[in-house]
Amino acid sequence: MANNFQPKPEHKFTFGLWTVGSSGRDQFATNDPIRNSLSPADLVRLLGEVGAYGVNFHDNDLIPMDATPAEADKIKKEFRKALDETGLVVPMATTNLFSAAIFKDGAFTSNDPKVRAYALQKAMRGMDLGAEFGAKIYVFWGGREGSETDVAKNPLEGLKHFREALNFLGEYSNSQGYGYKFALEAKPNEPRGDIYLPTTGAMLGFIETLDHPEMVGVNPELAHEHMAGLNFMHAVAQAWDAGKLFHIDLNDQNYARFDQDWRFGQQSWKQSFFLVKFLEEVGYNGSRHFDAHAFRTEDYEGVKDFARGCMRSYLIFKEKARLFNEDKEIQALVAESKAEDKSMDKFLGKFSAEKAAELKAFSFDRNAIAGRGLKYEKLDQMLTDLMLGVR
Ligand code: GLT
Ligand code: MN
Ligand code: MN
Repeated sequence: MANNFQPKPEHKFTFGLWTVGSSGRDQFATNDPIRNSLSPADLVRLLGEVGAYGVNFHDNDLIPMDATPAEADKIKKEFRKALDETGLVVPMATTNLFSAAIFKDGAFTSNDPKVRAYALQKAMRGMDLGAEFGAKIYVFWGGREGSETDVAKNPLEGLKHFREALNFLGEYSNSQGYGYKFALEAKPNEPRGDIYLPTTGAMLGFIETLDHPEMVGVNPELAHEHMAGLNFMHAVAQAWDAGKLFHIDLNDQNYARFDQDWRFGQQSWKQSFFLVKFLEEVGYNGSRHFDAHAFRTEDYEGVKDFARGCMRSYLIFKEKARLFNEDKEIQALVAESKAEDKSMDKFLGKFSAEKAAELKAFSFDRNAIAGRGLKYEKLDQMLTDLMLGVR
């Protein structure tokens, strides 16, 4: 096969420092680390070696929370050097507003104004840091923005505070000339019992209530929609339709489990196939960001296998999508299932009083229409055959 599924810069494959840099600790628990920490600069080199295009970070992935200015400068210099050596870019940055104890009851949505103000300060500094390395997308994942009980927290207040924070930070970005686009990332639960705005669809509704909705979009994550039992590609399609697909977090996840953050393509082959097919067909031009971790069984060779696997699976799904679209038998069945028929053109589309009157008077042969088999069983099995390499 001519296609050897090698990642290239134009594929825009990116990873977070926190992904390949994960020490293998359970995400929100306290088991011992399994892998030694690597410096940000070494993680950039690792990503360069496997062929990634970019690297993204939280403020504290790069600069530890209590670093002195001199320490921060040194880390930044080394990080910059590794970027220059490898040619990697930094398309996205974000703020860690969920690890520190001060965020135990939320950051932007905390009831405590001191916490909210601190969160704003941290986000502004994070935006400065991202801009220093050229980031143009700024992600907001509100892992702690929610509750276990609603005894003293009011979701209306939470939404108001979240809105205020985003409006404030939007103005800040513009005042500094950063030109950031914000990408809001939803998750239904974990680490909180319930997280506000739990799905991509909820985020899309909320964005329209902001002062500058045009600068705010979403960062849907496969695992998070699957945790909510939803169809990820459908959520992505809605975001695309709204012109809001600013970024995407690819990984994998069994339905209805804890947050697994597995290698892209590890579990949900068909869903991931439909997703990649969608992204490629609509011409999504943003980063393909892998927000996932290597299994806890792995050393750093295994981390490289993990990162290569994410990119390889994406490219395999892309190739399968091409084959699906070029398969004459498959496409004939797709066309047949749509039953394109010009006879209904006079009724469909934009409303007019005449159209409505004529449609109301029309007589349909409901049983004949309903009786037509759509051949989805046959088509779907053809897809299975194609995916499993026997077609
Ligand atoms: C965290 C979370 C992710 C978010 C990251 C951005 S951090 O690992 O699980 O889904 O995208 O804050
Ligand atoms: Mn996740
Ligand atoms: Mn994510």
